[in-house]
Amino acid sequence: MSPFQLTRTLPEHATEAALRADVLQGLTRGPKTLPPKWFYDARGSELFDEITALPEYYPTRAEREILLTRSPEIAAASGARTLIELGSGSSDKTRHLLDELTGLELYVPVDVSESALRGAAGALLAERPGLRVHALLADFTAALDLPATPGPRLVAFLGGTIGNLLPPERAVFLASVRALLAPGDALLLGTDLVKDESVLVRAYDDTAGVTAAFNKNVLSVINRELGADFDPADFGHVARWDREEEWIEMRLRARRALTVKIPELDLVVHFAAGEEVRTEVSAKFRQERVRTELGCAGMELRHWWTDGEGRFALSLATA
Ligand code: AVJ
Repeated sequence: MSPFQLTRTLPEHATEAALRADVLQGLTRGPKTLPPKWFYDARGSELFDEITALPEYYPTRAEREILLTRSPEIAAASGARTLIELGSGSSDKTRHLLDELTGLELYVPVDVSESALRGAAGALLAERPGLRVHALLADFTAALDLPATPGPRLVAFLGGTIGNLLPPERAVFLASVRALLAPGDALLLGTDLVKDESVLVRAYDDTAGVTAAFNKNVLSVINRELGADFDPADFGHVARWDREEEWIEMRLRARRALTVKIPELDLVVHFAAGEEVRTEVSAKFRQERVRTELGCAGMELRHWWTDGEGRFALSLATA
């Protein structure tokens, strides 16, 4: 039996249909919004990788530091035979964890990018003979249909990506994760933490302009996929800290009044000068909120690890 298997739970054209629906909904009512998942075509994924290396963007390094120092404890606490990783991408940081999970038999990366899944699996299998990889091409925010896997299971959701979900979406998502857990299984959750506003804003508005390019990339995606005629130069990059909600918002701000055609949707969209489109929410957490939201979803926070500077946290929760 091949140690690699890929299951496609995304219907063909599902992505296209979802993009059309999101753009139609997001740009035809005010205030305008676009969901952050459309940043990540090949170019956007490259730009995100560049972001993770920026001096201002601390979350990736902070989380890596925690994984490097705490993976033995995480492995001991979970004793996992199956590691399920939601939004696995390149599976880069996961390596530290895989190195310590000595009893691991099966790795289940879940991602919407087939190339990322194949690339990550190829690299891992070369290093870990005996490991099986069952990749799932799936949207982890949709209902997850997991293959039967040996327990105990560790479900990992790293990078702070949970912060991209709005509170009601997080509640639904955490409940669906809870439904995956049998007794003895655990969730490993990465969350960026509330901190000084200037540090947060700089992380989302770097001096090299990489985050601005990443933000505007969503317009290029809509141009290519839906035939639109956005000129990214017509929009400015905005990163703002919302102190009530405790989240960073990224927005695109029209530099002048303009009209954009989106032929595939039979749509013409007007922007007033200065009008903003919200393209991302990146929520920042405190331990109490993480504990409460896990609790509401039927999970209990068992461990809380942060980096040396207290910027980012990994939580281990059980059902
Ligand atoms: C991949 C969702 C964790 O919110 O910090 C980086 C995406 N946006 N810079 C984040 C992102 C702008 C990132 N996540």
